[in-house]
Formats: sequence, structure tokens, C-alpha cells
Amino acid sequence: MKNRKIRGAYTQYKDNQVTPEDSYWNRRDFIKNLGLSGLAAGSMSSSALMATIDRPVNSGFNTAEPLSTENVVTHYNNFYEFSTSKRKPAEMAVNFKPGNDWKVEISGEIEKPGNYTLEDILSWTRVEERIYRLRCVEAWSMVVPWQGFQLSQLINLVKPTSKAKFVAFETLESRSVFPGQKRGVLGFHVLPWPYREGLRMDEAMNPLAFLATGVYGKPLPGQNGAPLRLVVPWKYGFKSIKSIVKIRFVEQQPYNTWRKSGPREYGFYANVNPKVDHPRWSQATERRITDDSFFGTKRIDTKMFNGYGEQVASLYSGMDLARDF
Ligand SMILES: Nc1nc2c(c(=O)[nH]1)N[C@H]1C(S)=C(S)[C@@H](COP(=O)(O)O)O[C@H]1N2
Ligand SMILES: [Mo]
Repeated sequence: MKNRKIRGAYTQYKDNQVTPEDSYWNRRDFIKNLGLSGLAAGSMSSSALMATIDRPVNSGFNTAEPLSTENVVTHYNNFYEFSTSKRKPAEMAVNFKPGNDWKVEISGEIEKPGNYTLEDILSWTRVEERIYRLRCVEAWSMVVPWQGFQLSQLINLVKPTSKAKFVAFETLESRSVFPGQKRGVLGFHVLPWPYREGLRMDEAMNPLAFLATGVYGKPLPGQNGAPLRLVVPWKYGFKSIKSIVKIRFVEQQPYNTWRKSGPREYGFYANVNPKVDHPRWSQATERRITDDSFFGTKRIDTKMFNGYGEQVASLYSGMDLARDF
């Protein structure tokens, strides 16, 4: 239903000059919200139109950096439920095409728990686009045009109680959908399933925290975490959990998969931090992958909070980010 909102907008990215104000989505939503036909809106002076859509826009919602191509974004993936290879998820996900009947169980310390469909969720939220840097803990990065909605919109709708201190997320567990969840030849699981992640409540409420339903103007492909995945651009990519089926509001810091599997290497906060090296490699620089060579066009310096310090640094004042990683 609401997927019509995230189809067919690819052309807007072609020249890589999108600004949130200029965006097709905002214009369309603005027109729709006012209940105006295209004709009526067209007859308004453009300055009246601009005045109405001119709102303070978080500078972190966009970037002038070159986008990674759609081919790169959708064919170089980490999605261990399919495979640990970067190129395989795209091949293996061809038949994984969940629709708007996808169910998300939202529970815990909230006033409005329930099993909601993606269609319900999209009918309550406002789909917009965000162009974010994605920095993987493996020291490569991309720039990705996502479509989706601000996580805080959904959180406000389900009305957390004062006991809700963290939000926990879970990916679908299904060995028929995700062959990577089967035991390997030696009888071991690659990771403990289901994949789980979490955010502190104030992190989840930060305007940058986003739930993506589309990428490059199309519904999310399976390999990118269809039909609903988290995007937290100031944290290492593993926090951006894919194909979410459970969202639970809890009092205690929740379990997260990578921390569980390697607590000396991966933390709960996992904020991008060039000064804290991974025990096995440096985090000072990253391989920025933009074009179809897939190897990365250049190596650039990694920025604290992946360059989103202005938006998020205050969340961590007083914390020792070398220790609380
Ligand atoms: N469920 C699940 N979510 C996941 C992963 C995964 O293996 N399983 N990989 C994470 C990692 S390590 C990264 S870098 C990003 C990659 O997202 P992308 O493939 O859309 O670029 O997804 C994250 N979310
Ligand atoms: Mo990652």
C-alpha cells in the first residue's frame, strides 16, 4: 500500500544533488497532507510552497559526498543469515520478498503492545529519505540513500512507560528463509540466532535513528534487510539490524549478538571511534566503496561518531568511550 511511496524515485538520485527541502518525497507529502491536488499545489506560488516546507532540517540527514552505486549497496552485503560472503546474500535473497503483511511484535514496557503489520506501521509514520554514511566495523564504508521513517515516530506511537530504558530488536529466525542459520558441517552456528541488537532509549529517540523500508527509491531488497531494518549511522554497521520481527522495550541493557559472540572485540554502544582500534585491525581509516569496482575508490580518515558528532556526542557525555564501547 504505502510502498507506492517508495517506488520509482530513483531518478532523483542520478545527479546526486538531492537536498531534503528539494526532495520529491517532502513535496509530495506536503501536498498530500494539505489534501491538495497536484494542480492546486502547482497554482501556489513557489515561495509559498517553500515557506511551508522550509523547516529546520538536521544537517545529518543528508551529505554532499558521492553516493555508493545502487549495485554496490545491494551486492556487497553483510547478512550472515544468508551467508558470510559479501556477494552471496544478493543471490540467495532473490525469493525473499516479504510484503506489507510482515508482522512486527512490539512489546514490553509500553502502553500499546501488539502484533503490527508493516502496513499498519507505514500508515502511522511519514516516509522520508535519508542519505547516510554506513561504516562497517570491518573498516569499509558506503553512502546510502535510504527511505523509511524516524524510529522516534514509532516509539512515540506505542507510548513507552517510565520503565523503558532500552529498545531491543530481533531479526526473523527461520532456517527455510535463511540457510545461514543452519548448523555448519562441524555442527556449529555461525552466530547465535536470532540476530539481536539494542539501543539505549535516548539513542533510539535521537532524530538520526531510522527504520528503513526502502533504498534507492525501491522497497528494500532481501539482502539489505527487507522489509524493515534499523539504520543508526553513528554506530558500526552491525547495530543496524535487518529484517526485524520483534521490538521490545526493556529496563535492562539488552543482549546484542556481536557483543555476545566476541565481547573483547564488539561492544553494546559500538559508536564509530577512530581512536579505539578493533583488537585485530585499526579503525583510524576506512575503505570508502562507491563504484562498481567494489574494492573501494579511496581510503579516508574515519571520523568520530562517523561524522555525526554534532547530532549525537551529547548522548555520551561523561562516558569513557574507550571502556564503554
Ligand atoms: N540480521 C542481521 N542484521 C545485520 C547483519 C547481519 O548479518 N544480520 N549484518 C550487519 C552488518 S555487520 C552490517 S555492516 C550491515 C550491512 O548492511 P547492508 O548489507 O545493507 O549494507 O548490516 C548489519 N545488520
Ligand atoms: Mo558490519
